[in-house]
Amino acid sequence: MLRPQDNQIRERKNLNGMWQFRLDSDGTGRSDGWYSGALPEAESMAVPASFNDLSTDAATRDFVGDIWYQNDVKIPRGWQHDRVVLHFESATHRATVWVDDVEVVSHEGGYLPFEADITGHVTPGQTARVTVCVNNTLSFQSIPPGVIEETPAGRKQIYWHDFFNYAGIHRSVWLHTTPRAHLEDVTVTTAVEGGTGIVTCDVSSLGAEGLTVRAIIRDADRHVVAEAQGHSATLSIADVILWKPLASYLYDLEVQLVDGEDVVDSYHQKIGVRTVEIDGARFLINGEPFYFTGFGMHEDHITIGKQHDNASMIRDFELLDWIGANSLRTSHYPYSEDVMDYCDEKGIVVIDETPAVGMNMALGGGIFGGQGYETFSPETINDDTQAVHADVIRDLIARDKNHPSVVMWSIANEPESDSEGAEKYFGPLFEVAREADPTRPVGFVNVMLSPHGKCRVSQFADVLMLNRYWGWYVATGDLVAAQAMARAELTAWAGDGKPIIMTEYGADTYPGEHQLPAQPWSEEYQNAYLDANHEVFDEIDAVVGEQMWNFADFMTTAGIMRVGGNKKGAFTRDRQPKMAAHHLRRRWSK
Ligand code: GCB
Repeated sequence: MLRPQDNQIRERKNLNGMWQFRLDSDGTGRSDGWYSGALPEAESMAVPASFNDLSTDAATRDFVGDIWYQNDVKIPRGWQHDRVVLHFESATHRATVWVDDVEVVSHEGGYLPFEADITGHVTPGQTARVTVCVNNTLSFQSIPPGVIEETPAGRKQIYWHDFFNYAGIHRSVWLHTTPRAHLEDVTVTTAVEGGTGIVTCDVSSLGAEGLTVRAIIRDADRHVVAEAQGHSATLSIADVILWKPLASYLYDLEVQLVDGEDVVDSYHQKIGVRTVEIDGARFLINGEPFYFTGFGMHEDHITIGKQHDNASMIRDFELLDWIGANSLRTSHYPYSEDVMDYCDEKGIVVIDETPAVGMNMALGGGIFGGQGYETFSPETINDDTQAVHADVIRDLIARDKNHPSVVMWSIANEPESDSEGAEKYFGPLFEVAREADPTRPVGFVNVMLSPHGKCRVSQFADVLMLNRYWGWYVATGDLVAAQAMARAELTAWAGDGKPIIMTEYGADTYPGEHQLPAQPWSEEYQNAYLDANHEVFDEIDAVVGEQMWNFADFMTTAGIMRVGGNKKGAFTRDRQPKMAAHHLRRRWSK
């Protein structure tokens, strides 16, 4: 699938704006055919947005079930000869879409795009009714997982991940065209030989028998630097300018479908030429050792929840630049493609993560509730879940494979990884990722409950990604003990000979809380905690990165461990620095 774009052949129309909206409290919308006419008793709702925090009503905020959206869409008059496609960048966690009375697509998974060819169901120049039934229920067969518990107060959604289950249409909705004979997908890989960039370009097309593919690479000044023909082509860029961390350089690859001299279809893809390799315990980008600085992030903002918004994104990237971060992890789900494009443009290195989070029922520990489940079992996370998880890995890689900023895949965050069930579940998923992308390292993020010697999944990983809270969840307030724990465990992991990235370490900090000597929750403690951890990271050569948890404070489910959400941010939820942000800036700007 190619993201909609406007070019000399293709057109797109943005469908963001006010839609009709209704929560299906009785669950009767489908049987009553709410798609077959104007949505009854509907209100207005912004698209994109999470609906949860727009309302002042708790029942709306915590609603679980079907959420209906509807919009009358004018199909542009000039599109008679084109293929017309309806494209959603995401709908959380699943959606079914109707155009007038016809169901056109159903999609599982809350953070990846889907689309439907609706050419046969619409008439250019006329209006079509688009109805979307979004569903936000989490089950043992969804990624991320959850369970509905019947409580005296009604049905309650339980989940084991530490961020609020925001839902809705979170990213842009598009109507777009392609020609009937069209380009379907483009896969780019890059290598470097001496000063020459080698770009391989594999193209698939539909309905294009007898047509040829032409690939043209232009530099930033729009000069053609390489050209080739064929569905599989290798192009050479002489005197290539590499894409480097914090020093991005992007070429424009134009792929054309041609009939003699006629360009039938065209697609522009920004590409960066760079290499990624693991060499023992070193992580090499363009053959040079790379040390990750930055954060695990969240798509999380006041009022709009998980809505993607370009202005907020720019603020976040300004802060990343200010603090000296060179990388981020898309914890704990794929981010908007606008974010991925911006990482390419800014030279921010990305660990790209699937939405597989909260697959660890032992972690509840008072944070999430819902005790008493076995993580991997025929009744809980099982083969069906694994199949959904495999699809999500393939879909993430299909979406993000051409981003130079993406240097590795994280197939899960903190799953239970010390059991036989985990080993059986994850082994094949690493293969799925490697088959989908043989060019990038694959890993998962290890939890402190499965330390070195107990973890049965890290054997499959190219890079060890560790989340550790020495001095917070363990040795709370005792940084001397915390350092001893950190040193012992990291030394053990280093013995595996793989690079280690500290993908999380952090301390909840209430902005404005001050204590001397430093105590947990104070800004002083967050700084002392960082120093204690950094000192140990600096001692261990195999540690090739530190991504503090979290970039900013974010909303979570209610619980006694959280004060208005998770407060481990270096920045507050409204993106102002805590003392720790200044502290990190001094370290990372050296
Ligand atoms: C973790 C999780 C992250 C949580 C964090 C915390 O290990 O990966 O999602 O938010 O800990 O603050 O507890």
